[in-house]
Amino acid sequence: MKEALGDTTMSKLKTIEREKRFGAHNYKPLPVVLTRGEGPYVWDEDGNRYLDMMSAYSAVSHGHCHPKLVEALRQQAGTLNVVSRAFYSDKLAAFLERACELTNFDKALPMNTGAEAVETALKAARKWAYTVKGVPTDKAEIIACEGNFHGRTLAIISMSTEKQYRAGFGPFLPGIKIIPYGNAAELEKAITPNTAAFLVEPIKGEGGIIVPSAGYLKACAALCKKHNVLMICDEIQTGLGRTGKLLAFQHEGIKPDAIVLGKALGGGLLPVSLFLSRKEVMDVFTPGDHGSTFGGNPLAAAVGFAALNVLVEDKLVERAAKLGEYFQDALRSINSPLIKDVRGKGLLIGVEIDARVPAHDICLKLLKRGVLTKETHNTVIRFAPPLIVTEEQIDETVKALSEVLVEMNVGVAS
Ligand code: IF1
Repeated sequence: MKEALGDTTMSKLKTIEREKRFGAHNYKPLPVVLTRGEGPYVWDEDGNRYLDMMSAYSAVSHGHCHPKLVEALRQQAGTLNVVSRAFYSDKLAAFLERACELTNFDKALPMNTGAEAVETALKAARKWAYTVKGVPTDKAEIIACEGNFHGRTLAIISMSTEKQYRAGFGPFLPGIKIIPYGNAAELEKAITPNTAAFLVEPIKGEGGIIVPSAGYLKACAALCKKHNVLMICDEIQTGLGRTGKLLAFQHEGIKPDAIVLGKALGGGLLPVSLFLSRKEVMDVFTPGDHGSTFGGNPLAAAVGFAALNVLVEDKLVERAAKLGEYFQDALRSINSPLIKDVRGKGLLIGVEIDARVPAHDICLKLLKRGVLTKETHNTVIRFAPPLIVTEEQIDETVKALSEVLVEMNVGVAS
């Protein structure tokens, strides 16, 4: 029911104030309180509808409350949810098999959040370095890229080059080397006999939707092979169709040694993540080495299995390729001096805005026009809608953005 405006504004303020009072201040959300979602839409307390152009940083690729996924969740929730890995469940094998089948990796290890899957990858890489490659004890090195984003744990922020993600959280994990992104020669320079792995995002997400030039990942894959270094792609944001291929590295026709998946793997319902690799790498793990209470639980496995199936059945990968092109073309056709660049792949798109206009202000104005998204790095507006988005919904978004840019341009002396 739609309440009177005065009441709902009060209620919104109350909700925000209560969260501020009882919650940690580690986020600064846009001032909207969401209560419901369906497909590409979400609604706030006042009954206002918004197009979700961020889809929880790609976690909601299937759209909000996808009926098949909600049904899979409902059925499993009434049957069996959590048993720990101390026992087998009847749901995990099918999920892992389907994930391996679709991605063409030999084996998969289930975790919950993306960060846990990345941690798993780092542990696998180190143990592989010691037990297979023959790196001396405690000397293994991991190479990561400038401006990376792989999560928030201590090991992961040890690889971060973003001041705020690290400040106050040291000491950091040793054995990490950072190289510039997008330059394969830098990778070769950084590799030593002790290098275990090169961890890389096929497209930098948080880093500003940075697409490396064609051939970069291919050159990196060749160097990793040549020097016996594991290439691990973080496909947590780029994977599962987002960029118009099932996995973003497929644009380069390569096959890394391992990947991590998360976000959309949970169908927008649950945290479900996987570390996937070829057999030789996964086999470094023996019982007791690594694990998680919730990783691979029957509820998560049932939802993950359904999320993978829906991806195929609803042709979401193909949609992302086609609609991504449509979206990028439409964004490029906006005639505004404030747009400096439109970049991305599939439905992972960044619009670089003139630095004189805070991208955050544009997001606030888009919110007023019923479009939800979030800036990254102050100057980039991210467009990553559910992959079920339609051309009409893309048109609406582009229209809203161009109106906002006209409004903003008035205040900018050129
Ligand atoms: C936050 C941004 C996106 C990721 C890649 C691993 C993880 C992520 C490539 C960790 C997570 C997030 C987390 C969220 C915001 C966000 C984000 F704003 F930082 F820039 F997506 F673009 N690898 N990305 O993008 O996965 O442990 O969170 O499940 O931390 O505020 P997680």
